[in-house]
Amino acid sequence: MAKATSSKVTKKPAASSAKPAKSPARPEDRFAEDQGDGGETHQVAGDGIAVLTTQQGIPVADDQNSLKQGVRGPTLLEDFHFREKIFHFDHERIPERVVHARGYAAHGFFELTDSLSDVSRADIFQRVGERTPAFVRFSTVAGSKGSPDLARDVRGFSVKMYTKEGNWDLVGNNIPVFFIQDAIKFPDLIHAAKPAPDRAFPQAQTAHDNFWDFITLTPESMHMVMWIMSDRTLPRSFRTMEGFGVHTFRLLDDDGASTFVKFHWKPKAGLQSVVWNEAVKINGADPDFHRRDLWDAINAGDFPEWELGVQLFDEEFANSFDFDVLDPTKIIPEEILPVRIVGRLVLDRLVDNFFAETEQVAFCTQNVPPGIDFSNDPLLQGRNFSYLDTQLKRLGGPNFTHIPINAAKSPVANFQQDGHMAMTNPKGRANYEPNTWAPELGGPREDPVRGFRSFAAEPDGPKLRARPESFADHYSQARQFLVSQTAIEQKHIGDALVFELSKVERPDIRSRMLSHLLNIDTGLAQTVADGLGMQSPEAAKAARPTNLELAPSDALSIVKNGPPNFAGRKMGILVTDGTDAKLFAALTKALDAEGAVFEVIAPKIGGVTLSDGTPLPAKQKIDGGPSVLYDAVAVIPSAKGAELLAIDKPSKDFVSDAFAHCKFIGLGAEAAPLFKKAGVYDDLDDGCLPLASAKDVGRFIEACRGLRFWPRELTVDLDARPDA
Ligand code: HDE
Repeated sequence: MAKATSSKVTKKPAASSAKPAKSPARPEDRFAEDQGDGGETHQVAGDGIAVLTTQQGIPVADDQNSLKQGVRGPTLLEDFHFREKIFHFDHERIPERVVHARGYAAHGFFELTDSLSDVSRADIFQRVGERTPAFVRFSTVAGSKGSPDLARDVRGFSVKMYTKEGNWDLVGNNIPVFFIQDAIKFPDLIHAAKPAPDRAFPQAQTAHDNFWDFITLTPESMHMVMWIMSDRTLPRSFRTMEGFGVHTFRLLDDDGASTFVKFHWKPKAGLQSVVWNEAVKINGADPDFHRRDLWDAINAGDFPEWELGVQLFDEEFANSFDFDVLDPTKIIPEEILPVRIVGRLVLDRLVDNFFAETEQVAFCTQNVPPGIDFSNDPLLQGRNFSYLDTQLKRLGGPNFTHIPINAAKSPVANFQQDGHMAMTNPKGRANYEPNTWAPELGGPREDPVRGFRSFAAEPDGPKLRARPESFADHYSQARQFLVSQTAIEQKHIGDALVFELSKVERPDIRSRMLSHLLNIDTGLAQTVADGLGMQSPEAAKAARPTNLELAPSDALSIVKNGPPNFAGRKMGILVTDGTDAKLFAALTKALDAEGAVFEVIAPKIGGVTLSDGTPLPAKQKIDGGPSVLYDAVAVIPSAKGAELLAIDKPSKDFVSDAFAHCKFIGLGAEAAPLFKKAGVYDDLDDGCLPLASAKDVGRFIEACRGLRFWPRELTVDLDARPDA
């Protein structure tokens, strides 16, 4: 493949103007490079800037006007530049992914920290310290390409690792279980979740009749429903999400012996989500909140990082475990089977071009190198069929593996040929095997030793359409998830169910959900029934009674797995003319030391003049920088500034939202008038800390490490009051 590196144009001495160092590799540049003549190309203007050309390399003289007969006359068919330009534009789109259409990606590497050579012959798991290039795409599931980032939705967590023995795609989610047990139900699930076919709404959300109709008729989804109603579906950042392979896979050693494995990605930044009311507002204030966060973090050199963990087990464990390890609606709690950390994934490079890389990347669950293999999980088996199929539709032909982002970085050699857009074409005489041509003409040969071999499973039984009995318990782990949460997280699950079901128009669907909740937890069922203002129905008929005794697992809670500090988090600092310069300097210095970032929000984007006369530019005008964009806020206006902000609705919202979303708030000495007008002054609590002078900064930052002051939520939410 062309290396997409330097071209003739960029080898010229850099122009003195601020031109990008790299120009995109164009076919014509590569041609010039391929000639290896080291000579002049005509496609460079005198000042070193590339000459605009057609796709055929014809230099263009005028890109502002189409060719006309007379200055006010008709456009001429002969204008090949105009025709090619419009033709190409008309074909810019490829079909968006049928699910996971909205996504964002970055490059990085996987580094092995603990060898798995005892259980797997996969090359990537052999040598500690070795790095394997990786590309990771995060996504939402239900929304279209242009949908907002903070939709309540599962997040995709797809990792392509370019190993020395071919690509390994671990196409996971940020939730370790799934809605359904058999791939044959996937089209129904997705149809029900996506906009209804007649009205084409709602977009990117499940708060509607079709979704809950399907869900309540599909009891196997109940465990997943608990996860999606939790704050897991409102991540603060891609950087603060876990990832899971979901299915049970196999690792195979040199002798073909199998060890079962479940894969986990654990974020170094700790887990963190936002609250629902905040998510709703972020979607308006910055629909690209997650994209921007990843972009900013990598640009700032604060590289997102995850640990790769594995849960390894054998047939004996699988047979003794309470649930079937082939059932993708179940987890194996970490307390029962610990997660062993074997590597780290670091994202350290943004894409050069969104379309070429993020849009065209084609993940396929069936891409596994020798030493990794599939289990019989019926969902995984179905996915292995689906992903290749979908790439053909989306990328338009069988040669999508020739696109650089999809191409293996290890050698590729086979007798597949031709097709649309074939880029890497075999040389030599033979295009079949076996053949008797000499090695240099005869092409590659299979390798029975190094080649991929499947686990030698011996399936038995009749051909049938059925679910195993061992998949029949749909409620016990749903309950286990619920009881593993802190009280505030349990409240959020109740709130989310009430919200979603309140958007469902048909009372019978709402009632059917209540009947399932009764099998999960009677307290939760009652809370939701009260929230809806409905009577509790009879409990749903359960194939298996709920096991009430499963031990809670701390690993399932976000709040119990938060970060140790405020690093990587963002403070919003609201200032005005006359803000205390010493306080501002101390605050920003402390944030720096913590590894956190901040943005200055001011009445005007031009900024303010601090108390010592220093000008301070703003990052946001207050109208465009609401507090929902920040993890904590410091409100440090001057006395006069506070009086002015107290008139301003966006400033009052800044304060009252930060309060309502349980954020830690630093209160400048003169900020009171704004807090009074925002209606929160009388309710200030221990999560609101004084920031009167530089000496208060330490305590404030220390408090911010807690991320949220959750006790406040019980005072700001009507649903939290027993008398409501
Ligand atoms: Fe996917 N899924 N899926 N899925 N999925 C796709 O492939 C499919 C499932 C997941 O960033 C599609 O390239 C079936 C589970 C992610 O590009 C498609 C079934 C999990 C992504 C497809 C499932 C996932 C996809 C659409 C049921 C979590 C985004 C575009 C058996 C473990 C990949 C594409 C990216 C994408 C099919 C279920 C995760 C149509 C049939 C379970 C993260 O092939």
